[in-house]
Amino acid sequence: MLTRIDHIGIACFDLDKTVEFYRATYGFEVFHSEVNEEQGVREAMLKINDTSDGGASYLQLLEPTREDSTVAKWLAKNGEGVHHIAFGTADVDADAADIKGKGVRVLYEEPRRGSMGSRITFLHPKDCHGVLTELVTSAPVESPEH
Ligand code: MC0
Repeated sequence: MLTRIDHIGIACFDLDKTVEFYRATYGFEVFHSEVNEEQGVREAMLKINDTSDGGASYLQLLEPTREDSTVAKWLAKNGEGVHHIAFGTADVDADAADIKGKGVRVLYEEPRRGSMGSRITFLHPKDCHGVLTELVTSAPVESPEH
């Protein structure tokens, strides 16, 4: 079951400048940043709010790290802007299988590693009315040591 907007992915040419825009204009701070070599992106997660299912919603700012990455291709064609939307689920495997059964192309056979240790997959934008759609199961929150 999809229970929240996990993040909105925004493609940009210059991550540091874009982070500064979101900080100076809206007051959003970077919650987490990382490089995902497999996806070919350097990213910053700006936490917007916690959600009722115990998760959170973020803006994900994405800068390509190589010219053959999906984000670089998309930027060359469209310029900066909203690249994808991601829904949060407790069980990405089950939801991906369910959605695949409805005739939507799921892009990965098995979920891959996403931001902050999450497990992710994507749905083809052409099957989702033009919206590249991601499904995310967050990494389990580590319980404090006793
Ligand atoms: C491509 N298309 C899109 C799109 N990207 N439409 C809406 N939103 C997007 N973001 C459209 C193109 O305009 C084109 O339509 C058609 O899809 C085929 O695109 P293409 O440029 O020829 O490229 P393909 O087919 O090689 O690849 C498209 C595909 C790819 C969606 C399969 O981008 C992909 O695998 N994306 C999933 C991975 C990804 O995007 N990773 C980056 C974020 P026309 O009409 O011109 O034929 S990584 C991330 O977000 C991670 C780190 C995380 O969240 O933790």
